[in-house]
Amino acid sequence: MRIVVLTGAGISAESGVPTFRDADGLWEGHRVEDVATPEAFAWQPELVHAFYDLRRAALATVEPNPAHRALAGLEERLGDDLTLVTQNIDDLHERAGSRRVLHMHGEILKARCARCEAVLDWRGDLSTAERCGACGGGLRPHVVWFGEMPFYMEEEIPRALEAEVFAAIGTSGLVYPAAGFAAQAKAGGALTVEINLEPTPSFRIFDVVLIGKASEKVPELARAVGGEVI
Ligand code: BJW
Ligand code: ZN
Repeated sequence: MRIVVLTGAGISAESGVPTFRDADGLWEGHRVEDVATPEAFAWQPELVHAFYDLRRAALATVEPNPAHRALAGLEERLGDDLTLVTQNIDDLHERAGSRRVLHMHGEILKARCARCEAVLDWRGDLSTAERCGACGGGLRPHVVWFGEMPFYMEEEIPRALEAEVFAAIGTSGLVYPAAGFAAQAKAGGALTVEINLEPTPSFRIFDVVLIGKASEKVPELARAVGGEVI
């Protein structure tokens, strides 16, 4: 049985990584829609760098939680039959043991040259003073902003959405194209499952809605689809 799992900020919330749209959803008074754009980076690059520098530094203080670990265990059991697509730019899936993670919105621990597109591992702060070693171009966080094309959209994700089960975990379903994946998988015949603290605006597209904390519901789902009795 092939399974595709889409994770969002909610899966990392219990690890202490803030989500985008819960509580007041603001960073220093800015909405993510205003700071995560190529236009914001062009006009106020240091502000955008500061947003990512803080989040990169905060990652050192958090750990994966049982939801991340359950998905890593599921990968061990299912191998290539599981595709894990995450909208998150943190590395908590990898630190829990997942080996194949499609980071469709990029990775905060990488920087990209805005000129030659070289991708570099990056653990420290970024600033406009940092230059690409290959071409001298400026560096930006290796993430996907509004108006940019997410990664893996040409082949890997469309193929994964042909799975028999689609599960969306801890995502508000407000940001496209990820917000359309459940409908796409369902049109292809998948059973669709949502795990969230509350039903999302698109909950009707899901065949099964599990309301609760990801740290509790994901291990249950992983046991069920991994062939165990729950
Ligand atoms: C728990 C929990 C617990 C909490 N347990 N659950 C109009 C209509 C349709 C589309 C568009 C439109 N206008 C513009 C667009 C396109 C746009 C878009 O969707 N905009 C919407 C806002 C309307 N999309 C794009 O631009 C995308 N690109 C694109 O479409 O390309 C095509 C194209 C390109 C060029 C030309 C033309 C077309 C790109 C989107 C990139 C999004 N980037 C960000 C930032 C990434 C880097 C970073 O992290 O800073 O991605 S924005 C932000 O939102 C981030 C997230 O990955 C993404 C999704 O958020 P997520 O994960 O769902 O988090 P939250 O906070 O929203 O929800 C958390 C959920 O968890 C909640 O539901 C909680 O209840 C739950 N939860 N604790 C379980 N313990
Ligand atoms: Zn370069």
